[in-house]
Amino acid sequence: MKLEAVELIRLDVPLKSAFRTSEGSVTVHEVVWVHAITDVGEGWAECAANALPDYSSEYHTAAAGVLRDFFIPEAMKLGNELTAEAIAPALHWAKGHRMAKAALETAVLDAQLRASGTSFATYLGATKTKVPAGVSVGIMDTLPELMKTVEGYLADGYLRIKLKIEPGWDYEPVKLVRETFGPDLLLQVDANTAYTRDDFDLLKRLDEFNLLLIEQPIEEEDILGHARLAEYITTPVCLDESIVSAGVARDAIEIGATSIINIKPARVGGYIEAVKIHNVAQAAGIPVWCGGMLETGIGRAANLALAALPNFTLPGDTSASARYFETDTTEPFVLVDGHIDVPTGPGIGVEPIREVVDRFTVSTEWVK
Ligand code: OSB
Ligand code: MG
Repeated sequence: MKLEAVELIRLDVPLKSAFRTSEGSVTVHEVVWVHAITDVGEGWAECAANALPDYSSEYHTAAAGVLRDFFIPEAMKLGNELTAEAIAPALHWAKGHRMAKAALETAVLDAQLRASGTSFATYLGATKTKVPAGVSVGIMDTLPELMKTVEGYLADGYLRIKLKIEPGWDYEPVKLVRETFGPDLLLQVDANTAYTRDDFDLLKRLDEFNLLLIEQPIEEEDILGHARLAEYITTPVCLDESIVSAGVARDAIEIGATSIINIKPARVGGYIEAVKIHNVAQAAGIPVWCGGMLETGIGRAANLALAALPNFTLPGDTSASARYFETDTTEPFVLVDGHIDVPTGPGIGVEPIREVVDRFTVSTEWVK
């Protein structure tokens, strides 16, 4: 196949409610989409980069820039030799920018799989037709607000609750949720790097709540620090931001820094690398789960396919469309008995709804 043109679309998709983490608060999901035009058909991907370089060093306009200036021209240079599998090797010379790389690879893979009538789920090796859904709950202004929110999600049927934490919003909210909803609630926390090596005693206080895991308590580069923390506390440590490749996953597992892994395809450069991490973890007896970046349907569809692989044994942050958006960019993903169906159609298996996409579009740029 051959890449003929790419449309980079900037969208502002309103969130139903503000989502606050230790890194900041968002009320609008600001993203870039990659719409690949190839000689065998079109493909779509949502680039996960946030508007600000807060979760990682990437941000949406930087992703659009590096795609336009380097990655799309590089993919075009492959000529008729273009395949999704050829993208990562062709872009290997460029450091970082994994979310931008992932978006281009995913859009090309979508076109490739649509052309061959294969779903993402089949291509990636999925073994399930639906996946259990958890939900990520942002930091709130007050405890009553948090309780109401968690209660609502449990009423919706979510099977696992993840509370965002930061210094000053940790012990009390976790205690209240644990006491209110009981010992059987699957409960975990995510600090998004908000703590330091000086906070181990504070984090140890969370041991009494029998959490499934604590996600990324300290800074992303400090993998050794996470190994030290993992020895100090009983709550399993789960890395998110730190795991940027299968190689880093292998090393982090080996030094005991992570006993569970949050896999986000965007963070690691795409679905092909994500499957490698799944396999590395599986071989080491380390369970994984699928994280999220507040994706609209275009990004969510592919994440659901990945979450259907056999070593994804914990509920993911793959929530239903209604958790995020009044209006999604595709047919909405719905929660049924705590699960979401894995798309079965060719490619990502969903279509962007044109009039919705047009409504949320801020700008478009063609790269030819
Ligand atoms: O750390 O997992 C995270 C959202 C944006 C950036 C980072 C994270 C998150 C979430 C929400 O926790 C996951 C989701 O529901 O998509
Ligand atoms: Mg996280």
